[in-house]
Amino acid sequence: MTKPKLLIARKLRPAVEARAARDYDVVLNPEDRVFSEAELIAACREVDAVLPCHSERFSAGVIAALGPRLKIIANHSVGTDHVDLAAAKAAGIVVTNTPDVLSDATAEIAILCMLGAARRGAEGDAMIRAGKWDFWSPAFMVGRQVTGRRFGVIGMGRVGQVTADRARGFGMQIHYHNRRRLPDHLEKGAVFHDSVESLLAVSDVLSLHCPATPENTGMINERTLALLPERAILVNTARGGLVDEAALVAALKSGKLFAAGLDVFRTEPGGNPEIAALPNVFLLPHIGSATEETRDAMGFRALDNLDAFFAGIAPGDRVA
Ligand code: 8YV
Repeated sequence: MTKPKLLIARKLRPAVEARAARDYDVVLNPEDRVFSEAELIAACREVDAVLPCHSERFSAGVIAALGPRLKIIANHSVGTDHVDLAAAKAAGIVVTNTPDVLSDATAEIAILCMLGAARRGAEGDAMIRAGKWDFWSPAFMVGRQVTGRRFGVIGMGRVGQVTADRARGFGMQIHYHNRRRLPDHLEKGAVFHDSVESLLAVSDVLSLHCPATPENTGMINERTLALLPERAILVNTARGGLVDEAALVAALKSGKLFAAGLDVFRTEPGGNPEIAALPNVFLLPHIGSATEETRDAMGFRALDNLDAFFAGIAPGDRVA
């Protein structure tokens, strides 16, 4: 039987590429080049399946140009905002993602962002690297302690729940807003808020964990930032589009926000130079799931979805 032809759009871990090469006629990208839109379309037209990352955008226009061969987009990501799911569905293309396997890694990064922001991690690191640490005093580099404070979560899905568990380790009280209230065994005493506004009012630390949708673009903006307690901390490991970055810069400059810890930005790669110029931010280049274990698990999960699809079984992580 001929193997299905599979395009792996970005460089994945060796074990993942080896398994893919065993089971598929693979087209790899060993130089890890980022495809232009035209290159992505041309490459996808020649294959039965594609395994992309969030760096490959499948807009309605791209999907319309893919032609009849491509049957499945098996994402190497939990977020699927880079794929127009309605257009894929209309074109009869199956779409899958990789939930669960990146929750621990992303929760680690959320806690790193929280602590880095609260305890001025980037400022201290930059000072030593620049050879500018020439003074010490008890009044020096005083940050905010998170222990015992209120940790607000927007989007209490898998990543939100694991992050809340880690925050519980700091004695933080968990508050959350989610489309649905969680059952007791998952809520674990966290306080449910049926509106974002009510959650913001009690979030000493606000951590974003919801998927990005057209409806929630810019949900953290001038109006909503004003609802946070004074000197709150914002953590974003979800998607840059959730935050109005101009409003964020203003809140960081005014002191309304004590600090922000960000792993994601509206412009990626690159980030936002206005944010990067501020002292009270801790910034990372979208590496929430970038651990050896999780990258392997994401790759294998995407391949599991492909295997199921080509065996005529419904893939476990089908989103369209
Ligand atoms: C990944 C992510 O690094 O899974 C997601 O949605 O944003 C990140 O964990 C990236 O998407 C890999 O393709």
